[in-house]
Amino acid sequence: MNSNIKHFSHSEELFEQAQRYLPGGVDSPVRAFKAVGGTPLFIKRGQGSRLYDEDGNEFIDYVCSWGPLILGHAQPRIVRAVKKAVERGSSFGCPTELETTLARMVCEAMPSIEMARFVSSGTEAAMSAIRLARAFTGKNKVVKFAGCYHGHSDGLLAKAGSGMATLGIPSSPGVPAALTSDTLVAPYNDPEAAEQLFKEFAPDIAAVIVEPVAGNMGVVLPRPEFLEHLRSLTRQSGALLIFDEVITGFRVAYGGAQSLYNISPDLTCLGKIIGGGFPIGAYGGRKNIMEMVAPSGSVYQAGTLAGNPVATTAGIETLSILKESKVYDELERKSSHLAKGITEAASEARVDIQLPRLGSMFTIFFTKNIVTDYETAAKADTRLYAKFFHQMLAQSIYLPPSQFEAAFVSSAHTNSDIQATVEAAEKAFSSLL
Ligand code: KE4
Repeated sequence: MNSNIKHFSHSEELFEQAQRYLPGGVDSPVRAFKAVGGTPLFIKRGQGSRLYDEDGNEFIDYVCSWGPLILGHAQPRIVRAVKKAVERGSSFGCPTELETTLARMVCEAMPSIEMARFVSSGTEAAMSAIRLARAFTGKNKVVKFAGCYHGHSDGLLAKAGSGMATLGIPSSPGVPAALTSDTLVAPYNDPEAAEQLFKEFAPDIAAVIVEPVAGNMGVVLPRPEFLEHLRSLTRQSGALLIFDEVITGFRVAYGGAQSLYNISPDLTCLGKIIGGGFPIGAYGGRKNIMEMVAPSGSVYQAGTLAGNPVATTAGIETLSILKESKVYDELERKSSHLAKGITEAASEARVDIQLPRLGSMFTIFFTKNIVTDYETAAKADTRLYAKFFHQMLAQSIYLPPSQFEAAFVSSAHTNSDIQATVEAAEKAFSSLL
């Protein structure tokens, strides 16, 4: 691992060029390093736990493509399978047995899913699940939680208006207020606020959509009673409970967060890991709900590359490896060792951090307050996070370039990667304040 002073001149040059043709020089905002400053890394290749940038720098990667790469970069068995798949043709626009195989694996992993539909992104999964819930219930309102992200479909780009739990207002220009007026926003981990919304709007609520373990405000763990309360509120009112497990599905357990918290949602959104690094999303749930989706039913949703043979091949290989091996025990051992080392390093340097973690997803919040929702997450010191980020980057450790994202350990991370990361954190914390 080269820990000498790094230069990023080629990334800087490539970033200049990219900004000429791509808004902000990237194809997804968080990659642009706006939250931490500096120039985004332009990556040449990934291998295992490592990323190699265009300047020849090598990094231990804790972003893992924002979650999909639970087995690390260019996992040999996945590469071999995908090479063979693409030599047979990349897309047919016709059904293939691969989709049935992957759907069966998903249904066997998560019994609440009796049928599934593949799409090409988590955004499409969440957008389609909500359309289906509205059709199934005949109602329009959707409850979401501040700090949770379910992709960028108009109705879900809603933030809380004034007051605790309110009608959503657009969180982005270009989203008409009319498209968020049916989105109700409540604080995460606040059963009373959710209950208040049901008191006021129950007859109109089609669904509650929630990240069972939040990853998009940084990692925030659910209070046990929170998810149970959502389950009982929706069951009583006839609204559907949608678990957005795009991050947590096959990440926190083979059966997702729903298997850990023992809650059976009506619909589940998936993505990331089930595509093994290729574009994919899925939504699924009870048969009597899913059969409303065209062409078996009348709820329209479609996609040119949905369920394509390359992504489904990568997904099948990924889930097969996860199912066959003791990946989760290893991930827990490595991740807990990492979390313990970072926490001890911060305490030694008298730096206040919180480090919420579930399995191999975690966040280092620079705050002394326990983070339970978006309001407490937002109090974290983002300036300090940015400084820590760059000090770790200089020591070849690539953390998420935003305080409000989840970091991930993969099965490719070695014990020495973990040790090197803890040692880098010790150095970074010691010169932070
Ligand atoms: P995509 O459309 O990006 O495949 O999935 C949207 C989505 C839906 N639900 C959850 C819980 C998600 O975390 C996401 C996407 N996650 C972000 C990371 N916070 C993707 C990274 C990015 O936007 O570049």
